[in-house]
Amino acid sequence: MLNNKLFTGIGKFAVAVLMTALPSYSVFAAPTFLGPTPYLSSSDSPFIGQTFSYYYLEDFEDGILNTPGVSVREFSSTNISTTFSDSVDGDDGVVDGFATGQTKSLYSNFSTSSFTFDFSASALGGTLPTHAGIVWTDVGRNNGGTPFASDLINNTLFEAFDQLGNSLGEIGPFSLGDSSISRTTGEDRFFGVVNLSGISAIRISMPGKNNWEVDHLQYGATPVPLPASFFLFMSGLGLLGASLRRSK
Ligand SMILES: [Ca+2]
Ligand SMILES: [Ca+2]
Ligand SMILES: [Ca+2]
Repeated sequence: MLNNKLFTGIGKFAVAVLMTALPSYSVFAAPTFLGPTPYLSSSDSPFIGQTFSYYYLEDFEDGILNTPGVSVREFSSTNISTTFSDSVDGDDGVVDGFATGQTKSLYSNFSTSSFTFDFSASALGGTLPTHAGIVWTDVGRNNGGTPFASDLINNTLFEAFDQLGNSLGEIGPFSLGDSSISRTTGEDRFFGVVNLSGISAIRISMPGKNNWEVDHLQYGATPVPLPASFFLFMSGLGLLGASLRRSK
């Protein structure tokens, strides 16, 4: 029979050693939500200048969502007339208040009020992003035309999900939009989240709206993130402690 007292002591010691050995990891910290903040080019991203083990920014300029390890859950389209496509300002090469030329965004195409981006750890070297963001770029009237004033009030939400798919929380509603569908960019806003134990998905939504756009999906992972086995180990340690307490 095991010496329960000794074993519990060992468990406590192991936890103490782990916590001491990993002082720089704040994986148990609460998530940090970012935005909405003005965004005219990738240099406006709060993630710029940070060190990542990987980092991707999808600007949709090739007309496809094809950066690694991400998919969009809802139907969506980049097949919008370039006369209206509301890209991030700098994608046309000049930050001048307008998206011009052939620049592209991700468009709701009269069919969805949310975009949910799912991340695949296996397609990202086994590591979910710790940082993720998306840029809101436009809202028009449902089924076409310039928006009503009421379309611009408390219209946008942003939510993120942890490594297990549980919601990390939601921010909003925020009032976004400038009454124009002429590719203006002063209204464009970045939303993001930082969660050091991993982000499985982010979602931006405009409840009741079907004519809106986003651009510059971006995500990365901090270097040397803790592997999934660490969390399994920690939960195993917790179970061991609980079973030892029960057997006392
Ligand atoms: Ca773009
Ligand atoms: Ca421009
Ligand atoms: Ca815009």
